[in-house]
Amino acid sequence: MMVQQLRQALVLPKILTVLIAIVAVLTLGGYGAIAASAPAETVTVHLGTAAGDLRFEPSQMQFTVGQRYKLVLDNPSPEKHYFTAKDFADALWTQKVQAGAVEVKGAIHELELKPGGLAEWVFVPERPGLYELHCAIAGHAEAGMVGQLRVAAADSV
Ligand SMILES: [Cu+2]
Repeated sequence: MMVQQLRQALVLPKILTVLIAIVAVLTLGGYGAIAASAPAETVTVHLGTAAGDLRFEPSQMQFTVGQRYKLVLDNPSPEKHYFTAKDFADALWTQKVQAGAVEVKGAIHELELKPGGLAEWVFVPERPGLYELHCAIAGHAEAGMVGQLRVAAADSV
C-alpha cells in the first residue's frame, strides 16, 4: 500500500510535467506559425484579357503603407505583357517574387509574364503616393495598357 502510494506520488508530477511541456510546445509552435505567415492582403491583377484586350484588370489599385500584400499577377491573354511600375517599386520593400518553383528575393522593378504566366509579388509599401503602371511592350501603353497604383499613408493611430 505504501509503495503504491509512493509510486503514484512520483508518477503524477511526471505526467503533469510532460503535459505542460506538450502544451507549451503546441502554444509556441502555434504563435510561431502565425508570425511566419503574417496576414498578407491578396490583390489579383490580370495582364490583358483572354480576348486580347490591351489593359490591366483592374487598372486602379489601392494600397496602404505598412500593410503586407501578395500581388498575384497573371496573363490570360495570347501574348506577353509587362507589369512596369518603377516608381511604385522604389517606394516599397519587396519580400519576394515567386514564379513557379523559383522564389526571387530583393528589389524588383518590372515583371514580364508570358501567356498563361503567373507570378506572386509579396511586398510592403513604404511611401504614400500615386504611381503609374504600364506595359512596356511597344504600343501597349498607347493602346490603353496603363494603370494607377495609389498608396495611402498608414492610419495614424
Ligand atoms: Cu502588354
